[in-house]
Amino acid sequence: MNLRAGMESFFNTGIYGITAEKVSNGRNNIEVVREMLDGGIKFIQYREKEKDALSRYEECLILRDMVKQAGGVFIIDDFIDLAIAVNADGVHIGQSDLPPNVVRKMLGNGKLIGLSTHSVEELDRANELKKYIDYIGVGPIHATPTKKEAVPVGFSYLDYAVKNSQLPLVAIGGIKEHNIDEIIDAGVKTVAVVSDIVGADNIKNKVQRLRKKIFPDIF
Ligand code: 3NM
Repeated sequence: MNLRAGMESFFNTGIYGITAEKVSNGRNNIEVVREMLDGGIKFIQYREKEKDALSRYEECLILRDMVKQAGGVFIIDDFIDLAIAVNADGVHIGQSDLPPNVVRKMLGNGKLIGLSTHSVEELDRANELKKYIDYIGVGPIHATPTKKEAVPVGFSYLDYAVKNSQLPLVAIGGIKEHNIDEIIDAGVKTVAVVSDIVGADNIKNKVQRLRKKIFPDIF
């Protein structure tokens, strides 16, 4: 299947879920992703920088099948080799990873590529690269312990991205149930939430409440 052609339907679910076992209150990634899918998330990103390659591979084989069965897309953060090895649906890359045209060549045409941006210049450049990439990450909106080194981009950059992006946007960084409204009000339709979801007592309920904020009529 060429995911790139039908990608809008995955963005329609509003919340982009990302794994982070370190802050998931003792639950493993399999349990966490199960609940995310049960809550209705269709976009799952596997982000685990500290495990070894074999552990990541074995976990991703299971997660890929779970996400596929739920009709979602399974994206891997950073590790292009892992994405190819488990036939994931795509990768998410940052500004210091391999260039998008090279990643596109490695992955082939049917897979998804997301690119993080943090400034007007990076957004403009991402637009120029739009034949290689599928969506643009914008963040961190707020300072966040999940990515301590990242400097918040603020709302003026978010507004610029909403007005000027030629691809779907995913906002990320310090976004939680209590402050997601300001992101939605800025015009963002897909929001990535890490710690507020994986650390929630009841992940499924949390996801449903977050989705309801974006799409008040879905339940
Ligand atoms: N990427 P939380 S911010 C993984 O700005 C990640 O590109 C970011 O975690 C970026 O929802 C971030 O817990 C962490 O704040 C987001």
